[in-house]
Amino acid sequence: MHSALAIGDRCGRETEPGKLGVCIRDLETEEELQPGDVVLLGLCNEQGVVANGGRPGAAQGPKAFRKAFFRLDAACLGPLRFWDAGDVPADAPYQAFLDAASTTVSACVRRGALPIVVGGGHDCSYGNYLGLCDALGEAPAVIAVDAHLDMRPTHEPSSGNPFFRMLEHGLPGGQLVEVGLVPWVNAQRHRQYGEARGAQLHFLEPGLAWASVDQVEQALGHFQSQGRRVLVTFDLDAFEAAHAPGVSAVNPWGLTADAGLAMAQIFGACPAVACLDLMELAPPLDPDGRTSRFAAFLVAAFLEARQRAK
Ligand SMILES: [Mn+2]
Repeated sequence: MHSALAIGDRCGRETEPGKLGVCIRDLETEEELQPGDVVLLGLCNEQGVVANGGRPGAAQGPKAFRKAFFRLDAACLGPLRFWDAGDVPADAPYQAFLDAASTTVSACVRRGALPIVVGGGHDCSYGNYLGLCDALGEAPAVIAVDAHLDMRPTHEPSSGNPFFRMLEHGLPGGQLVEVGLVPWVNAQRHRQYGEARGAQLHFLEPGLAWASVDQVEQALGHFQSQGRRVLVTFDLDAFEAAHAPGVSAVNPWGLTADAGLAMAQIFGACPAVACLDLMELAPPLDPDGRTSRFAAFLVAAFLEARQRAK
């Protein structure tokens, strides 16, 4: 196994007592990890967003996430040990993002630690998936919270392809659940592809947005009862612009912050969850920092539920 987990940039820490930032440790090698630890990795990638015709900005997501997250009160962490593995910088070659995601996720999971990956284009979630395949010796289940199917049929960098790549790699369709899908922004041919593969695709309906929380809970319970570990991937564009404007594909109608936090608690309390990612955070499109703060709240809610469940 590699011990090359110290990736690069880590932004400045808070020094104010009681803030999360003072509780974070820099991760140098995977030998430092113990079961139950949590590891943050940033992927400063927007190549796939740009290639897909989206608005750039996601390369700055990890830095803005850290700033917002480290300002929060540390109580949500409880006894959990939280490590920072740093960022893969924006000028890295495309494959370096997938490789770093895969290597870090695999190393963490092998040691019983939980990786939390912040991006960056959603295409990089494919690297998290590969890391879980490596560590588990089989494909994980995947629960995606996203406005989009992301089943664009290409293996080139594209923020619209992570679930296509996972399915083509061998992820059984029955192990993929997508919630928060917006009907009018997805191509019928992508929907037909996903359905033909057997993926469970939950499209939003007006007035029934909270159903997504129940869908998440049912899917997670199902996978847990099968003994499967789960990759949870949030595309922040699943959330309404009122709560998450700082994304490439701004969403006027989607999940609320409240529903997202309820999902984060459900995921956090479930030991089957092996990896959490939060993707598509684009700070240049987020002038008042709302989306970064919301992403930080999602992780705080997740961690709080996790430490309470222990
Ligand atoms: Mn997506």
